[in-house]
Amino acid sequence: MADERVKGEAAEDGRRTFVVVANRLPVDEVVTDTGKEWRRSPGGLVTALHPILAGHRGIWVGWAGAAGPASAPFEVDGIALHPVALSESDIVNYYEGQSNSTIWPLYHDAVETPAFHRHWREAYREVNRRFADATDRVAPPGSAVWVQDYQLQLVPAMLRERRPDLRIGFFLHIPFPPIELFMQLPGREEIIRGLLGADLVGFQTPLGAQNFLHLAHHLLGLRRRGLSVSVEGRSVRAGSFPVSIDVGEMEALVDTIDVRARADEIRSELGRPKTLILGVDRLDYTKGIQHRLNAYRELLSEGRLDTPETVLVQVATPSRERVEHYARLRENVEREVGRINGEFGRVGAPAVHYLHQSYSRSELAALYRAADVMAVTPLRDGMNLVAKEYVAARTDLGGTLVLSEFAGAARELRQAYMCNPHDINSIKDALMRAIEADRSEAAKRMHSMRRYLRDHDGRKWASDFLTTLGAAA
Ligand code: ADQ
Repeated sequence: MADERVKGEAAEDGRRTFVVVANRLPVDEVVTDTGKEWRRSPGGLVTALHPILAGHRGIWVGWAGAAGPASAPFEVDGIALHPVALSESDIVNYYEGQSNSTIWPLYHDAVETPAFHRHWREAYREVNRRFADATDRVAPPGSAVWVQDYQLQLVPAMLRERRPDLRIGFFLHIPFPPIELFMQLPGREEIIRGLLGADLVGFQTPLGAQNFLHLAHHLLGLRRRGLSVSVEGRSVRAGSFPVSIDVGEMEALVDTIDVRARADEIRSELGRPKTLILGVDRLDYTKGIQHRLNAYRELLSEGRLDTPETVLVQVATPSRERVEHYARLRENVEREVGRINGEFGRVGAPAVHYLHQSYSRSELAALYRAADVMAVTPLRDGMNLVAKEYVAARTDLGGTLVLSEFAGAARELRQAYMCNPHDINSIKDALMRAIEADRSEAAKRMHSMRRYLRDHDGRKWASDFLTTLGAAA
């Protein structure tokens, strides 16, 4: 019933011409004095897309985040939200299984061994079908639909079959692997065919686009012309669209009196160290947290760094805790933190402050502003927004960025102190170069990264993609 009503409404409301389809809806349910309410979530994707969605009175199709039947459609900040239901078994098989235990590790260079199960694949297909059906019901005729990320790679083809009138874009937020790795994936052709349902398939880097085009040729024999392949008389284009952040929002935040005061307070609470090294990551095995800790421990034990004049603050946001790889990672990281503190800490002055918590934007901004060295050392990362947030936060041109060559961001933030995170010596050297950097040299580097970032923010990302798709941005 509800769906019929909405289909009618959407079709009548000609102003709604843009649909985003993502695993999660861009809202969180929060408990207030007067009951529960939905609030726009602070994520980067939401921020980058919000102006376009609000301008077009857009539609967002996604899961609301809890198991069980979907609630009726609702509206937040002018965006029409259409929940898709996931059962507990869908969460186990489609989300934790196929998405996060098969595709996620495989696409990140198999830094953890991917698991392959036929019932996970079946659940993935079934949930993708559900998203395609939900989108079919709400997308106005001729509208542009932008499908997001690795959980929904089959949706473009499923949607095209149902709705040839739509302009369909797809963007992958994580790396797209080289052919040797991708070929391990059971159902590999189905994924490529799924993506080819789009008019435009976007990746974080040119290499991702190349890998995809290469696979379309290798698996399906499709001939490419430049960055396009022709599929059943249609042209499908691939391209690189590096995702970014709301630079202005971060700059405004760090320049508030509260955030500045908090940054100073953080340094004071830490005992005013000479060098504050900061790590901020989802607790994920792709982020290289263990490698970073190992490098730090070796620098301390070799006496190249000393406590308490050096302190590492590692924020590790809880993530995917029911997935086995993640539970094991947490144990390993916490053991290593304990070991470093046991060896190098003092009463009231640990060598590592480990925080397994989520923070508000302003607390993160204060941490960025307080840090001398931001250590971003993923083994593989589609982009890494933390690196960009740090650069945006340094309106004072202070601080240095240590960045993994294996993060998409390394193609853009070229003046960072680069490292190969698989090589502990390389992390150690990059940390030392960043710590010992001459102030004016470091400020020059920060200045040029900031200039780049201001010209390449999240709005530009979204508008470049949508313009290439041929949808108004
Ligand atoms: P993620 O793997 O989640 O994203 P990342 O790009 O670093 O990684 O974004 C993390 C976001 O979470 C940042 O905005 C950060 O501020 C926030 N965050 C981290 N720790 C937090 C904490 N403790 N409290 C609150 N917020 C915290 C995926 C891909 C990336 C890609 C993005 C966007 O894996 O490679 O950059 O999508 O495309």
